[in-house]
Amino acid sequence: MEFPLGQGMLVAHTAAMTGPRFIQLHREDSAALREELAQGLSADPASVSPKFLYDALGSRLFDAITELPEYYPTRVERAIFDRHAATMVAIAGRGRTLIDLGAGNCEKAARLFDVLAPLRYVAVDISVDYLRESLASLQRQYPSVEMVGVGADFSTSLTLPPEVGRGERLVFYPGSSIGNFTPHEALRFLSQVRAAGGGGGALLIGVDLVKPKPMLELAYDDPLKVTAAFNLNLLRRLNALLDCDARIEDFAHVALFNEAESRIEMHLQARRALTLHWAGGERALAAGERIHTENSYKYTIEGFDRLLREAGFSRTTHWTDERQWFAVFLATA
Ligand code: AVI
Repeated sequence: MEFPLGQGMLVAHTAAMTGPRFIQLHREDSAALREELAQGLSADPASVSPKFLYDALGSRLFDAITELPEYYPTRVERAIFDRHAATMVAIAGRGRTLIDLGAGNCEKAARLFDVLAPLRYVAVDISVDYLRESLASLQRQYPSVEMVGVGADFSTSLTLPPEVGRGERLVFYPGSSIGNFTPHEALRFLSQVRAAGGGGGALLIGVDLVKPKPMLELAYDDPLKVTAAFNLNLLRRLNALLDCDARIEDFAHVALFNEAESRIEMHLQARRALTLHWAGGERALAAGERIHTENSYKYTIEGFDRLLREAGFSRTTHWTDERQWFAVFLATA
């Protein structure tokens, strides 16, 4: 623990009086975003980063996906936490600084508060605006926990402000979002998390596991077509950011499991030959040609354990559900 008892109590008292603090580190650079989109569309094969899936509507559609019966990761991960949180905390230790990466509505971390008893809670998301309401309400529920909201893009580099403090850190990265990085990017990211945690640092992370192709493909192409809407919404984003002329009805949502790469791929497939135009560029697509929009890597227990060790974590423990659909790993330096 960072503080001797007396100072710790002082911090707790101050937190209750001041409420959460907010620090915005990331500044959106729209020229850079436009350049990134234009480059991806002009590449062969065409691609657009999955980060463009998450505008206000896209984030709502993703929330809806997590409620679909076919999309098992959210439900199964929650069951693993409900069943094993006490054991996880017995290993990780109470009273840490909890750093929640991609916190959003802070709901997943909040479920662990009673058992984890964090001294400080640092919620990180691309914009502090996503965090304001949820952190304020969490602060009312847990007045003695110091709370900090950080607006940062940790997907390219994990830089934390000094307000995170020097207490022992537990980084929380649920939801299998690690699967949206390539294994190479995942290794770089996990190494940064390992470095940011310092000597006593720990990581609690959710990982989706390899399973039969039909089940995976159904989870990413649900009959209600919510995932299709989530993917197609990217075209609206493209039109808004790049002043592009994509028509939603010209594209179909495709989700397939690439067994060789162990990943679900999402694509937008042209229903007919067409040309996309935007200010300063264009891209012709043949009928059936695709724009690659997302990868979601599926790991084996052994494969993910190896990745954690390569990233510098020397001790790892994991918990799964009975059917081994999903795993939660706890890794310490
Ligand atoms: C956010 N991420 C972990 C989701 C996933 O499963 O890869 C995004 C998603 N894409 C389609 N459905 C859900």
